[in-house]
Amino acid sequence: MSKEKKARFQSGIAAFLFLMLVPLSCGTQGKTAGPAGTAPGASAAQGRTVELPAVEVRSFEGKNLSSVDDFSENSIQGPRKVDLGSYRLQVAGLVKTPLSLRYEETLAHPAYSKAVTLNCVEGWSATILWEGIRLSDLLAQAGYDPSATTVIFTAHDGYTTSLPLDYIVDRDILLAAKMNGIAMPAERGYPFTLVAEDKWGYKWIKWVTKIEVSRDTAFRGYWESRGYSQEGEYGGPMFE
Ligand SMILES: Nc1nc2c(c(=O)[nH]1)N[C@H]1C(S)=C(S)[C@@H](COP(=O)(O)O)O[C@H]1N2
Ligand SMILES: [Mo]
Repeated sequence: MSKEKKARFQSGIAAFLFLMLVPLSCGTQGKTAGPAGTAPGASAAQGRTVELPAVEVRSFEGKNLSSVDDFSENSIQGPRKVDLGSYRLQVAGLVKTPLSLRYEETLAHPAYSKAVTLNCVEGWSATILWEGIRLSDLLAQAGYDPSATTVIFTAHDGYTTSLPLDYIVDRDILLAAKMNGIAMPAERGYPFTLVAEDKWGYKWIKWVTKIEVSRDTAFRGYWESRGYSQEGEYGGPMFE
């Protein structure tokens, strides 16, 4: 065999062995990725973090949870992808200190979780373990005027809705960043969705960008201004 041929033959063997190894190591990693999220083979990474696919929590306190995929996507402008680099959450209106917070700054508040069902007026529902911060903590940070009556929300897609201030404070309403223990998917409202428990789905504003403390009880959000109930109580009337 000529020197040149031999070199080509050897590199051929090396490439073959390499190709044999790649699927083998992938297969091993897949097998060790148990539902508990532990990887017995993790030491092979020698100090590096081995990232495993995120696993959704599907039961909570004996109750089955829906999947983050069990939603019927029907947002007014279709699903949005919010870029965290330019994302700011505004807290404005009747507050001492208006806020403009980055994603991480918003999450500086204590984390809370609860399993709550979203019911869309179209007839489907989804029960999810929502995790995020209490809206009242965010409003307290801004120093909201307790004589205000209404909180008006705006989203990245231009969607709007509003809810009574008392409801938000008294019911520990959450601004969620996680669903079933995994990062909120883009189409579900990443980075933040309002968990408007006991309200129809159209009050659960996704991709929240602005929270305005107000006394404007006449404000009507996107669906509310098209005839849907301003109160939006689940089980109550859908229309006014
Ligand atoms: N920003 C924004 N939030 C929104 C909507 C929307 O169009 N835009 N749709 C609402 C409706 S009608 C429902 S039922 C819930 C869940 O919608 P999804 O299934 O599309 O996630 O999100 C609500 N929040
Ligand atoms: Mo809905």
